Amino acid sequence: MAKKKSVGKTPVNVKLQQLEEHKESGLDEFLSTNQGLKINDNQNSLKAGERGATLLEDFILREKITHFDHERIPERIVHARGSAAHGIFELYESMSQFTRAGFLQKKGTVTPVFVRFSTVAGSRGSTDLARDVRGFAVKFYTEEGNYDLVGNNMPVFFIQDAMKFPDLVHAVKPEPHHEMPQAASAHDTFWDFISLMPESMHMIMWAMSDRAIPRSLRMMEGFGVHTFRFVNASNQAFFVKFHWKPLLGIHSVAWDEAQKISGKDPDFHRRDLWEAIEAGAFPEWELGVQIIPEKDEHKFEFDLLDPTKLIPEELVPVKIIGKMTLNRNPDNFFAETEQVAFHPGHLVPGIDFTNDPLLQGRLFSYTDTQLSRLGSPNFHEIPINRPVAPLHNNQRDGHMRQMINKGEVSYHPNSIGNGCPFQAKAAEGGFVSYNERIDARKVRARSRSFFDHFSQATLFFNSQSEPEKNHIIDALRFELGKVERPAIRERMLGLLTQVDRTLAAKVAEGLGIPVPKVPEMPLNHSIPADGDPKKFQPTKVKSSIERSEALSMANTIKNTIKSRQIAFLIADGVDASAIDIMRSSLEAGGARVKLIAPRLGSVKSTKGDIAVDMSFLTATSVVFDAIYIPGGKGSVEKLAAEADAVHFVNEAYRHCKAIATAEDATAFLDVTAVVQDEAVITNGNAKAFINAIAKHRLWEREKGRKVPA
Ligand code: HDE
Repeated sequence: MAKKKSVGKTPVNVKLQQLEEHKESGLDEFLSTNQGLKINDNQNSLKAGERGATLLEDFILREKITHFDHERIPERIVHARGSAAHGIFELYESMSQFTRAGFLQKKGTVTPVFVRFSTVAGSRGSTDLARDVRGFAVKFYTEEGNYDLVGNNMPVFFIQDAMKFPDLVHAVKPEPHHEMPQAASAHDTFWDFISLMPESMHMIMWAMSDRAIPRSLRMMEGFGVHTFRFVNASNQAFFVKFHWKPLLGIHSVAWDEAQKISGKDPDFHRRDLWEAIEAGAFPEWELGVQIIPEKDEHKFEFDLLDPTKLIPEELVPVKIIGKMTLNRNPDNFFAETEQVAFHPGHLVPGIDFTNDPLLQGRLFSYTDTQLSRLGSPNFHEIPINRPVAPLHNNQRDGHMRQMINKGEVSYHPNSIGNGCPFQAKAAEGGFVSYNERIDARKVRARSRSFFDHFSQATLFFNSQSEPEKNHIIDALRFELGKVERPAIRERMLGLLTQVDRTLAAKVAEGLGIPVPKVPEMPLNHSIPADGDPKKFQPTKVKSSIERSEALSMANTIKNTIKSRQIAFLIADGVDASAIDIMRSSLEAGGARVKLIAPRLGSVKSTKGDIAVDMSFLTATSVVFDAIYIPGGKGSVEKLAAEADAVHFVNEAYRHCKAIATAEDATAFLDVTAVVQDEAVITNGNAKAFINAIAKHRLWEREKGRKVPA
């Protein structure tokens, strides 16, 4: 018997489609009410006389204002601030050996995606450059239904059990009595909570590292965090960890810079993503998987189900299986970026969960939050959330239902509707949960295998380069320096001694307090009322590896200047050919150049007038990757007399950026604090400049050289 579709091409749908096509032709763009009534006067409300009272009868005014009154929906409780883009995922090689997921079967399969990046703690209007974890949520519109990989830019999490999530979020959000500080973890409630939660120490190392202040959303990694499961066509299961590796490398800004960007351009990441896509510099990531056969579940010195642990790539290499390219900006922020609804429970056959207790809690949370945020169980009908796979079921009605279900049958089993819609056999693509064996007692408990809270924190710290370690120390000094209660600082130092004695000592020095002398294993305060504290004492396992290359950003790609922003500082008298030569070399490498002068309009060059992109009033060094100062006698002298130009260069120097001057512009540096080093190029050599920009920053410059900018 042929399977009948439960929705068809109704006359209403055909009419709507015709209207849609007509609208797209641009022939009929009259202003109308939401009922399609053309509006004749959109300037004046209906009144009893020219100077009279407004009439309640004015249904056009009331419709417009009512809609406006309801324009805002609740922002996400976490990850409220986000930016998104459309794109594609292309598979490099078949993964059929490990999973039966349709979009991972055939080399070359292309799947549309929508990706939303976010900060976690701040409100929807908060700054992009907050020190924070970044959300990295990918919706794959596969032919078997939507698959959401809802991850972060850090591979571990603060807590091990979903029960603690509301506590964590309450602690980091602005404090409830005065709603301060916005989008910042540097305050008492966050560190109070953390200082009592030893399990958070590994994640704290990541959050205090430069990973928490990315240069660009396009230059950060993504991780599924939890261990998931792949299941192949023979029902054989494998554990899997997901990684997104950016083809531009992983790069960050300096903390001083992040704070300044937050004032000068709080939309910095959103703008960067948008402009890169508009300019055709499409962001790309490769998808990697770490696959562990089921029999190896207990082979590691940590528990695969513990979300505060990663699997070092030295133990299980990351296999690259495909590439994601973001190639289209959303048409409408609200309709797409704001209304997209992700859920770790949006699965396809061949991918399944594990018992990670954090993941298990998430499986409840996301549908629940969509109900409150989007207001209806029909959120899957919002265009950005609709699957491309056909959808047939017996769910009906509810707020704002879009689908017009025909016929009298809305139950199963039925005979009136010929049994439609049918259940699908596994071979027909029906989802079957992995039949993991469970033989257990019902308990509220945590496995002892989750109790090592420090060894991977130490592994992370040890794996960092010297500048990266210093940034972690500075971040902890900053954050704990903003904490007002001395007891919280002291407890934190106690925890830090377990990670690394020198780290703790340096943080203590910055805080002006002694580091605890006897490094006692701190107590875990997150235990049940009847729990014996000794039984919950954290442990530290001896890690089999001491350093892991992949954990340091210093080891990441440094051979491209694609999409980097370069500021050229110019004034009247500038040498036009110096601009042209350097510009064409940089643009050939994919970088983008902006001409900045003391005022807008144009400057007089050796070859006539040149249009200026920005003035020192509207431009700031912190949103650029590197600076070039072309020659030309008048230009260099004028810039040297311009305090804003000098500040621009000093600040870029302080933030360890590449600075180049043409040979005849070197004198400009005499009025700055710049000291010659390998990222200061004074002979206009484009190749050397490109090389220095590609290295991102000369972080070593920070050592001993403090520039007052
Ligand atoms: Fe989420 N998380 N989360 N989370 N999460 C939400 O869902 C939650 C966790 C992540 O761009 C919420 O639609 C719980 C880990 C991202 O729309 C909410 C727990 C990871 C996004 C929620 C976690 C994430 C969210 C808020 C612990 C990395 C933004 C709005 C048990 C693997 C998705 C929403 C987007 C959003 C709950 C922990 C990633 C409330 C209960 C771990 C990227 O449902």
